[in-house]
Amino acid sequence: MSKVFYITTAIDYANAAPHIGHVYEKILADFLARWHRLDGYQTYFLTGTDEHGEKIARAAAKAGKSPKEFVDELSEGSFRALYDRLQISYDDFIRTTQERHKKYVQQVLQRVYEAGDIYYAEYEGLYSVGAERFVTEKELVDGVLPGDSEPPVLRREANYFFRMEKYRPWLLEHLQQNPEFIQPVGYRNEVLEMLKEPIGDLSISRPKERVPWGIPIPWDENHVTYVWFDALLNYVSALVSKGIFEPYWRHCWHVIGKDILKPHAVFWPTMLKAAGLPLYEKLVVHGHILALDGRKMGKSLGNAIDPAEMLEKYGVDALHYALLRDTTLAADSPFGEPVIVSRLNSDLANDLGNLLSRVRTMLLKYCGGVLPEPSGADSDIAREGVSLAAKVRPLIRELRFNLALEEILQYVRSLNKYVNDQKPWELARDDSRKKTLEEVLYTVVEGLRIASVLLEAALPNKAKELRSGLGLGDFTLAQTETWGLSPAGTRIPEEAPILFPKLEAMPQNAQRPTSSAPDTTATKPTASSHEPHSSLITIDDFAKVELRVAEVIKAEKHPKADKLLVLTLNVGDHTRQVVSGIAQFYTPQSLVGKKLVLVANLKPATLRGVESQGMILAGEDAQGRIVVVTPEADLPPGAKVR
Ligand code: ME8
Repeated sequence: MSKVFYITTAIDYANAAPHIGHVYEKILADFLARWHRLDGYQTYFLTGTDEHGEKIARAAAKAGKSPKEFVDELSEGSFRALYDRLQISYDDFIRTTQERHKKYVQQVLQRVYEAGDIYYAEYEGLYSVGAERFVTEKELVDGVLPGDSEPPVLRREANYFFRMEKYRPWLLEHLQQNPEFIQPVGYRNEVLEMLKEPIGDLSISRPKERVPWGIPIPWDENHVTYVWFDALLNYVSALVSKGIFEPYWRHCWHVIGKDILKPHAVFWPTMLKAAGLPLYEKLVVHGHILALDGRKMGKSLGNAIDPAEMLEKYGVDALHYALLRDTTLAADSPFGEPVIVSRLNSDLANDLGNLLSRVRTMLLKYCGGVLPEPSGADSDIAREGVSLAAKVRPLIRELRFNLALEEILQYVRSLNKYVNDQKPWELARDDSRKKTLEEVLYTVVEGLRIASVLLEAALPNKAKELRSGLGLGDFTLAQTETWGLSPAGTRIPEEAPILFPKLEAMPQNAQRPTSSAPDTTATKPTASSHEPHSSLITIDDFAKVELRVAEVIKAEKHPKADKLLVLTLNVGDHTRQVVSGIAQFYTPQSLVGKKLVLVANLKPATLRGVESQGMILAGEDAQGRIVVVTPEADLPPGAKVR
């Protein structure tokens, strides 16, 4: 068997209903699973729920339920039920309270203990219940671990520890030798930073009297295992329980959010090494979904969107598509209902659905509903069609799903243009041009076939439905690389439902974060650089933006945020201070003396306590690095950019 692919998601804490962030991650993994299946990989997809630990025991007590009763309801009734409705194409759904998992965790614990890598010690430190781990002072911002709602508490406890520090040099070397082990590159850099200093040993147990809700340590009944040693092993226990560790494990890609980077990039590889297991192949890290105002989404903030409600209103395909098309893994992505509506109307209804109904109408009217014989003439559309997969594949390999989908939609737009240019309705008026008419209609059908197959991982139902509307069945990815596979003579159905009914647009101003977020150089989704044509602006709109050349005269780290730099800029007649989210990609020293492009008339905003008076322009390169825009030749500070 040559092509094997194993994909997993984080297992969600079964302590509250699933939110849009959970759904986003499952859709990312589902996309990769479907893509690989189409590409002929033997694919296995695992998801599930994380059900032990203090956080869950507390939530159960609050709900007046036993932990078991509580997690059963959430795991089956909320998470799994929602993922089924979303058509997440998982092969196995693991729950950490299942016997198959508990048994395996105990086996691994015993093995690592016997090898001498687990010891008992007393420890005092700051403990985050939110992240279920001890944290260091360095990780805290304003006394709180980013993402937590409460500050960590000082705890002194006797626990079992895993000798993690011992494996640091080995892990560092592995990362250095395997640049694609953690992607996108910004997250890899974060881990390289973490590994420069001692990482310490990992507390892996809790006293049973305090947290009984866990897996008993096999050699000490007074302790249960600590949440990460339990949770991370799900990725292997699921395979072992089905007897399929081989062939899948070595081909494993984990999809996780940025907040659990350290457990997956540091704890997990060292645990695997100590347990004598091979490493996973790749860690795919995504940023978080934010509200449209650029803030964290939260029920208490009143800006959260309910994934179940979005699914009900817009359907599986629109939700999958918008979450893939309007986000970027390398950064956090603002997202909301107007984004779904706008994507549905532009890409899906206008560009794709409309083309299908146009070509169907013409086939029924001019060709008796039968796909005509092509003449075999060469065309640009055919050449572009068969080479589309070669453009899309590397983008998917680089995890740039938004750009991959845009590439396919560009092709769909060129098909629409082709119809407009060829004017089949005029050709139909002239009998002598019947062959040309047939060639044009065949070309559009073939183009749509190719586009629909390449879109199938993002449109699980509608891509097939599109082909059904043309009387066509399923194809593999490889079959998009050959022109002419739609069989001439195929009869198309007389009736077909509208693929994507158009919806009333929602207010455009609710679509994107407001301009008062000048730090978003690195956090705005790249998707916004490919707005659908419905949102074209006029030259007057553009003239409102004042762009100027600015020279960096000083740069330093933001005192409170790792990802931000504070730049002092010479803008010709004055200096400015701008906060920019590029710290993962530039050291402060490397920026001094550089000339950048500044959005000079942006409303000032305060970012983590530091005022930012504008925003600098930057883009994302093929490796996901944020790159600042600089003038091609020397322009003086303050020069206007038009
Ligand atoms: O961390 N946007 O569970 P979890 C995008 N049980 N993704 C988000 C998000 C957001 N706003 N908020 C959370 C856990 N996530 C552990 C994992 S794995 C062995 C154990 C992501 O329910 C988050 O980054 O808190 C994580 O990948 C997943 O949702 C589950 O988060």
